[in-house]
Amino acid sequence: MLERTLVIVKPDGVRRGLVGEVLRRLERAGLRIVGLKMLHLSRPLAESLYAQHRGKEFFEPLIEFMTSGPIVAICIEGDNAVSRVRALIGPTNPAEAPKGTIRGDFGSNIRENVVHAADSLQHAQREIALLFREEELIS
Ligand code: 3AN
Repeated sequence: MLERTLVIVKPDGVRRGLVGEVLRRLERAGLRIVGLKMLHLSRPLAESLYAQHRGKEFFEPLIEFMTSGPIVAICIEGDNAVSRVRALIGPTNPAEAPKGTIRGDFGSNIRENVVHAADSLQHAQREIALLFREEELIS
């Protein structure tokens, strides 16, 4: 099924110059970039993006980190894009992520893990709407 999903190069990925590497891997996998922008997340936007984690012990440091510098938001389209992108980025904890995945190759720790990607189609639609206006996405 043709799906759209949201990928974010997190502040650590931007600081370390990994934006091109992430885009290259997505394009190489045959996924289409349909939206792309760099921005500094506001606290309310970061809290909304990670609303499911509110109340957890890592929530506050996660929000601090995600608002610590610019991010790059990428809207990706392709067949089964949600699961294919999750496979490309690897598990949350880079220590458990296989080599060849973005987090396995570049992630520093469970918080500074270079990229975010939506984990379901439902979350993807919600997250895309948080980061992009309809007219910012190509058809
Ligand atoms: P994923 O990004 O793989 O979907 P989630 O949704 O469980 O993982 O977590 C969202 C983000 O919260 C992670 N990318 C990571 O930055 C941070 N995070 C998750 N679990 C922990 C943890 N135990 N300690 C610190 N940060 C965490």
